[in-house]
Amino acid sequence: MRRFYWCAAAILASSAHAQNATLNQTSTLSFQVTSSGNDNYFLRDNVTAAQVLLTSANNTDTVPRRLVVALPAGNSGALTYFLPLNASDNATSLSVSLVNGTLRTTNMDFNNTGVEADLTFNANATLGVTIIGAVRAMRDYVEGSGTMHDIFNYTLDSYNASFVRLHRQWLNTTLGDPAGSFRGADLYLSVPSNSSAQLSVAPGTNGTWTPPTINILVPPTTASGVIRVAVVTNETVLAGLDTPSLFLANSTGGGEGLEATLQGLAAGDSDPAKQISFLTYANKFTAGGWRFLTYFGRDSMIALRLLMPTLTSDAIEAALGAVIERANSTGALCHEETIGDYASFINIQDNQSYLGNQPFYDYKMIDTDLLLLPAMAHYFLELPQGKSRADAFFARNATLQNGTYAEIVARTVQYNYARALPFAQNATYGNLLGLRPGQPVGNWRDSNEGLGYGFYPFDVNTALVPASLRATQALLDAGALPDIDLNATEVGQVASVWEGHAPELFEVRVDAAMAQQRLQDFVVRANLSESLLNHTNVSQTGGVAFYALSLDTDGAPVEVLNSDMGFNLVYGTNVSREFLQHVVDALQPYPAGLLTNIGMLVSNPAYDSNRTNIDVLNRAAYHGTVVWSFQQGLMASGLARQLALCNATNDAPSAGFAPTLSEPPAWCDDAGFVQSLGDAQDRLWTAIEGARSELNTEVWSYAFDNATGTFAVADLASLSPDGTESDAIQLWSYGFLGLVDPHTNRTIDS
Ligand SMILES: *[C@@H]1O[C@H](CO)[C@@H](O)[C@H](O)[C@H]1NC(C)=O
Ligand SMILES: *[C@@H]1O[C@H](CO)[C@@H](O)[C@H](O)[C@H]1NC(C)=O
Ligand SMILES: *[C@@H]1O[C@H](CO)[C@@H](O)[C@H](O)[C@H]1NC(C)=O
Ligand SMILES: *[C@@H]1O[C@H](CO)[C@@H](O)[C@H](O)[C@H]1NC(C)=O
Ligand SMILES: *[C@@H]1O[C@H](CO)[C@@H](O)[C@H](O)[C@H]1NC(C)=O
Ligand SMILES: *[C@@H]1O[C@H](CO)[C@@H](O)[C@H](O)[C@H]1NC(C)=O
Ligand SMILES: *[C@@H]1O[C@H](CO)[C@@H](O)[C@H](O)[C@H]1NC(C)=O
Ligand SMILES: *[C@@H]1O[C@H](CO)[C@@H](O)[C@H](O)[C@H]1NC(C)=O
Ligand SMILES: *[C@@H]1O[C@H](CO)[C@@H](O)[C@H](O)[C@H]1NC(C)=O
Ligand SMILES: *[C@@H]1O[C@H](CO)[C@@H](O)[C@H](O)[C@H]1NC(C)=O
Ligand SMILES: *[C@@H]1O[C@H](CO)[C@@H](O)[C@H](O)[C@H]1NC(C)=O
Ligand SMILES: CC(=O)N[C@H]1CO[C@H](CO)[C@@H](O)[C@@H]1O
Repeated sequence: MRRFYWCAAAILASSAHAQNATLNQTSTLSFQVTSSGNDNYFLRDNVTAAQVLLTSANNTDTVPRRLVVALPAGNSGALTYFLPLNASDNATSLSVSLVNGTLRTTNMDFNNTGVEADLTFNANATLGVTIIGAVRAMRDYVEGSGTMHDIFNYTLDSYNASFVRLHRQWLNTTLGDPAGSFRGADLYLSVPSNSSAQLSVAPGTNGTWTPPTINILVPPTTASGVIRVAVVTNETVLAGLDTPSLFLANSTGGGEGLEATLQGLAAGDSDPAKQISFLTYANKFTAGGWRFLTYFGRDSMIALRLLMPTLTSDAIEAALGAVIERANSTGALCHEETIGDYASFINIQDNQSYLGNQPFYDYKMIDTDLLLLPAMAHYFLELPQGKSRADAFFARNATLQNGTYAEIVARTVQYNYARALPFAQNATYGNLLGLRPGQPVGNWRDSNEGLGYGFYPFDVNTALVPASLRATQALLDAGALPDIDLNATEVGQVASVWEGHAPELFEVRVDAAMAQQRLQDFVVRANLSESLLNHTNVSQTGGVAFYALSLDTDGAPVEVLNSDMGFNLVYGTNVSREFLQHVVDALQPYPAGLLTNIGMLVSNPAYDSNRTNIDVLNRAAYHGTVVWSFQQGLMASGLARQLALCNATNDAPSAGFAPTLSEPPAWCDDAGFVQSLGDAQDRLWTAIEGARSELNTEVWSYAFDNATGTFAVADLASLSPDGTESDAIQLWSYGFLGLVDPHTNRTIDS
């Protein structure tokens, strides 16, 4: 076994040329985000990129202190828990904090790269569960109720009183390679020269099966000791998009909203600029950190659609290209890529171990396929930075598969068209797009409970199918899609049927007395207060109408009020007045509607005749009565877009570009109706402002205060039975960038 010497600094200096030559990171990207009781440190330079998460030292929950290191390179990293050595102490008696300024990238033996940092311990500690290698294996443990696969067991490599190396050997390693024992990921602990801490290591008693005992000892006198941790991996480092490559320096049209938003973005001055930059790479946009620092098609394209007016052509084309490159032979688009050691694991499980660690691309979603064309139409036809770029873009040769982008996109277009035809011929629920065989999920509500166990999702069928067709039609009309054997007018006719007939299949009506009764029952079951119903006495109205979350296989609606209408507002053409009325109605205070003082909930089962959904989609469920930032961004952006249809001559109200219509929709003539939409927009923004500090995170839940009748932000991880937690930064949550808050007339980030 190779003895490791702690001489990273010397290696670093001598191998400064080891970097991927295409890595353009000229300056170091470094920032910190405190969220959900964790301190998150982000670092990217020309060596590597990493997110380091440490339970905040002041976190008073009795949760174990946790260290997570996540690297986009191979979607790899390490997870470990620090437990008090004295078993009678509780978790919070141990405080572990990162020494300011010590986080840096590092380059170890065989050019394995990653990060290191010094941690201060206030008491003796011992390592708890430790997982090294694939972030997906780390997630299995954290979100999978402690699931571990022994195939991913690490080994105790070398150790003494001031050093220990824990090594995870990649499943597929070239035998006979002199560097073979460094192909994988490593967690190193060491004692820096100025520290009085010590390590005490005892190997496990049953080979690699039982973990070693690793104690961190601090002297009683100082009661504080410093340990250096390093996590490195042997995976290709990605080329990051720094802020000047990512953001436009100046707008070329698009109104004052865009001009204001762009201030400081390209220069990297603003926090969102740095955070978005960390998530974007030359060959893909990643979805969020720490859990999703890799390719996700849906996240990339929704984020792209919202952020696009601020982005350079290079960045936009990087994101579009990543999606196109990963299309399959049928034209379906990839939801998630699995790379690195976890890809080997999936290939083995699929009886394809001969594939080694070849990436595994998953096509289980039914919405992702529908998001590409709308993004491309927006870019090539509506934005100045996309004009006249289509020919060169479509002529590119793919690198991850054979064919030009034009050939691959043609497959996706035909695939989506073929899936849309049956409903155009016979508009019954059975011809809607249902989940793929055997899959409980298929849209963004990607948890088993997310669709209330329904089969036909609302967003896919009412918003995304027609949006994809309209985008195809527009690109065909503009001559921007080469060599596709489809008639633009016919594509438009198919879209009209979906626009005209899909929403009504999802319509739920509850008469006034029943609605009132269910609300009263709901506040009891959901531990809310009846006082929340004071302002919304539905028994005085004609009842409640809204769109179902999904339909069951028999076409019966899953009667959960939800936020997915935002997709129609952003992506839709010909959104009806009746539809907009449902939006106005949904944007009422919870539980009658979706709005709380800490944001808009993504689902609300209060009116559901199936009362079991109240528990299925409660405040601890990932897609339950919780707030997703990107859903708020979609709704706010969509309302601005729809309202702009009435005065298309004005500047765009946000960083977007006002859609061009030959004439405004008829509802624009009804001043009272337009006012009601404006009022709904106003209420939405009041809700959004109520949790402004959370906006760039993924998701949050609520805690209800009975005394005040108000809601406070609650951390999902501490409520969720399976440990699902929120990412501190999430790409599509930055869709707020460039949205003008109608209350302040300023963009929310300025
Ligand atoms: C990486 O950045 C450091 C510090 O800016 C610089 O000294 C080094 O030459 C860079 N290396 C490469 C390969 O660009
Ligand atoms: C812990 O400190 C951070 C700032 O470092 C602060 O934002 C957070 O609110 C604090 N948490 C608690 C529970 O005091
Ligand atoms: C945990 O231990 C700390 C320090 O010993 C103590 O202050 C705290 O009250 C304990 N918390 C619980 C929940 O026992
Ligand atoms: C950490 O160091 C930075 C400068 O490197 C400084 O701005 C910041 O205030 C320091 N934070 C603490 C908690 O000392
Ligand atoms: C590290 O990378 C450099 C430059 O690519 C190469 O010359 C050197 O051989 C590598 N070292 C090892 C041990 O792989
Ligand atoms: C030792 O590990 C093996 C798996 O490698 C397991 O089957 C066996 O039960 C373990 N023995 C003990 C005594 O735990
Ligand atoms: C840590 O453990 C060592 C060895 O048992 C002990 O000597 C030392 O006093 C402990 N440190 C603290 C701060 O309790
Ligand atoms: C991985 O190991 C090989 C040698 O086996 C080396 O050439 C390469 O630079 C290492 N590092 C990375 C980041 O791939
Ligand atoms: C460098 O990075 C690019 C983009 O991420 C990748 O395509 C290429 O394979 C990498 N090159 C090496 C030598 O790792
Ligand atoms: C990196 O820089 C090279 C040369 O300056 C340029 O050709 C390339 O497009 C840049 N890549 C990215 C991702 O910005
Ligand atoms: C990958 O590893 C598995 C498990 O050790 C093995 O069965 C398979 O042959 C390996 N595949 C390759 C391509 O090395
Ligand atoms: C060292 C190590 O990680 N051992 C683990 C191997 O896998 C089994 C089963 O998941 C775990 O119980 C061990 O802790």
